[in-house]
Amino acid sequence: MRVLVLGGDGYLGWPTALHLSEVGHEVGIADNFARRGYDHEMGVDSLVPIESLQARAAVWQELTGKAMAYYVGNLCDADFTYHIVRDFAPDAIVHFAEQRAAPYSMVDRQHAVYTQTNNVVGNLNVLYAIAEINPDIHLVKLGTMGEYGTPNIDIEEGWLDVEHKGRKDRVLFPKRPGSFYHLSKVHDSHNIEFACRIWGIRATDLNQGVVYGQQTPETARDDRLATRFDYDAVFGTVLNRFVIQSVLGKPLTIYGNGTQTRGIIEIRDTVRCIQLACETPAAPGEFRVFNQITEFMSLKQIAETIVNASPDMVKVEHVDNPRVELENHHYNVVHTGLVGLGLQPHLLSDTLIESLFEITKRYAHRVRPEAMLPTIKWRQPSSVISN
Ligand code: NAD
Ligand code: USQ
Repeated sequence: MRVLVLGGDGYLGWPTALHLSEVGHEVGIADNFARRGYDHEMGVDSLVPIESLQARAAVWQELTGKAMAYYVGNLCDADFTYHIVRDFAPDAIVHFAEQRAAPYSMVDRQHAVYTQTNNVVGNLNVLYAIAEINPDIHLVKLGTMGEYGTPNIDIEEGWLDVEHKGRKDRVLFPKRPGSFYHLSKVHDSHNIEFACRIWGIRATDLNQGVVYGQQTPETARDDRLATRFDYDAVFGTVLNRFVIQSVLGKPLTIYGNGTQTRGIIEIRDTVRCIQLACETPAAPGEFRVFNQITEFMSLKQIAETIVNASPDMVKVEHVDNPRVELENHHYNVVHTGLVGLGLQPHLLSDTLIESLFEITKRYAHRVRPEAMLPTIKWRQPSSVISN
């Protein structure tokens, strides 16, 4: 297949591009390097050094003989988006290319507007490009588990069968997300479902949980193929941050009482899920939704796992929760769709954590410790990112 990976310079897009290339697909990448720009804005950098997109694509070609097309531009520029879809002529488009940090979207009005404009407009341009250029292209879109929020009922895979006043219907699962970023994904999901319904395009919306890990078999082949690894309080995700905090000898920062439960998934499973979704496309007109997690656990349980796995003495600290989120809530998620396609999950209890400790130790000197403290508060917007 020909697969165009939007956001292919990012944490997940890059290893996914390599994996799809490894298993035999023709891969193209598009990115505007916005993510590298946020680093400059915040004065941080990936813990693990990363090469430029052009350099790492050249390394991949040198090692495997496989070339990857790459396009530098912004999906919000419709001419660019139409150009890449026409030029690369993909069978599938994997869409990772959005601003993806909840805290970044909650800094102030400007960051909220940027996040929703970037994400919603970019996605709309992709939908129109598919519909006008080749409606047979399968869109594989990264959504997020946080779209659902924490409802007091079990979370189904995208759809809910309801009976109301004696009548039955199948409706999109109700969404109550917890940040302007997560809301942007809800808006995307609605736009995609609408496009499937009115234009008959095919799409898979992957409601992915919090990803952890840094290496895949492909990125591990050469240091120059490494993907980014974020530790700061804005882009660093919880499990990765806990590992880094433990290596630095800092307490693991649980926000609030730690009974919040989240779906999680290891990076090797992310790339495999995308492969499975691409190779088993949705039907024309189908809006297919999978909950892309392999297990779910509370933040306390995640912290305990890291404490137990850490070779060093590690403490846990409960800090005032900077977010507005339920801490005591029901959480039970259906996540059988991807397993049904053949996913064999790696669980947190597998061996990966040790390798994460090693990677983190190697680059610990690159951490700016003050950037690890949460400064963005949901209830008090501020005009600067002050870390
Ligand atoms: P990332 O920020 O590392 O990668 C996103 C890439 O998209 C970046 O390289 C960025 O430069 C690019 N991009 C952003 N806006 C763009 C635009 N308008 N035009 C072109 N390129 C643009 O993020 P990630 O962690 O790799 O996440 C990828 C996707 O997966 C996101 O959509 C995110 O919401 C979703 N997701 C991530 C996680 C996670 O834990 N990392 C979990 C669930 C879902
Ligand atoms: N948290 C802590 N301590 C920390 C960091 C976070 O307790 O040091 C808590 C947060 O309060 C939250 C949970 O951990 O309850 C998850 O936070 P996170 O920053 O790891 O993840 P989140 O903001 O939800 O966003 C991340 C990705 C996003 C993706 C989402 C998947 O940045 O792109 O969409 O995970 S999900 O959470 O399933 O929506």
